[in-house]
Amino acid sequence: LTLQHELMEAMSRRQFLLYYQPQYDLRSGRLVGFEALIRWRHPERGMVPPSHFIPAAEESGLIMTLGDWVLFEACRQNRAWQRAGLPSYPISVNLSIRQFAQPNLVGRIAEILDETGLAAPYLKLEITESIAMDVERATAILESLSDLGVGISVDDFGTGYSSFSYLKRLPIDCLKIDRSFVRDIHQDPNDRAIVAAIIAMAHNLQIGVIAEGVETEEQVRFLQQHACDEMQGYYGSPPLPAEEAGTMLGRDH
Ligand code: G
Ligand code: G
Ligand code: MN
Ligand code: NA
Repeated sequence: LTLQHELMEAMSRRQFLLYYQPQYDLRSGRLVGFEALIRWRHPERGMVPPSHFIPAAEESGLIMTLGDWVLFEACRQNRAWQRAGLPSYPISVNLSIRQFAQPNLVGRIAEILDETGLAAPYLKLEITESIAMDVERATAILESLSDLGVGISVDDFGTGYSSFSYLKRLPIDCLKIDRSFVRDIHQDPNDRAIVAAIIAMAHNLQIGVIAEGVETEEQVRFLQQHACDEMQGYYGSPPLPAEEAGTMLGRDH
């Protein structure tokens, strides 16, 4: 069985699920949102991480179906929490470059919001720098999404062939500082300089900034000193199954 065939079977057998990683405000320490992260619950291999199957899904085009399911499921879950009377926060969903190139992405997202009853500001899309750098192609799509009211974040910021010109031309709400810069903050002055510069640049452009992969108190302190807005990482919480994320929302008031 090829991986692609297995992935198609996994779809029809409903073996995919979403985990939700909490995101926190660095000033107040309060919960501010979640990132939806796909998992494959394999009957023999257990929980398979996305790095083991997203590339194959992208290559085969199956990412279109899978990505559509992720978008729908994240919006449905977020709306279900709202309907249960829990506090509401935006949910971030990763978009692959192929999904971004699909002909009616904006229409489909509007449809998903409509079908699930989720208001647009409760959805954020995470795009890669490679999507953002193709400014000519990205502008119309991102502007339509932004007009809808959906948030736009740039994921893994600083790891692509960073051109900064797209930052002034595209409606970007948030930069996610890649965890490779955060990891060695305590020992590498270059990483400290890069992180401080990303935060300052984002703020001067009126763009929010979240640090990924935050694991230690020391990293938190550095980020707070440099007025980074939010953080995500094991220091706060690992990605959680929906039920545990719901429990966390229930404690949050
Ligand atoms: O979830 P980690 O726990 O392993 O995620 C690893 C990588 O997989 C991250 O870079 C993340 O952006 C990507 N990823 C997770 N979920 C999705 C998804 O639903 N769609 C896409 N395109 N990428 C995802
Ligand atoms: O979309 P993205 O590549 O940013 O997805 C987040 C990835 O980072 C997921 O694989 C998630 O499991 C992982 N992750 C989340 N928090 C941490 C952390 O504190 N440290 C490390 N090393 N990885 C993390
Ligand atoms: Mn992401
Ligand atoms: Na990332």
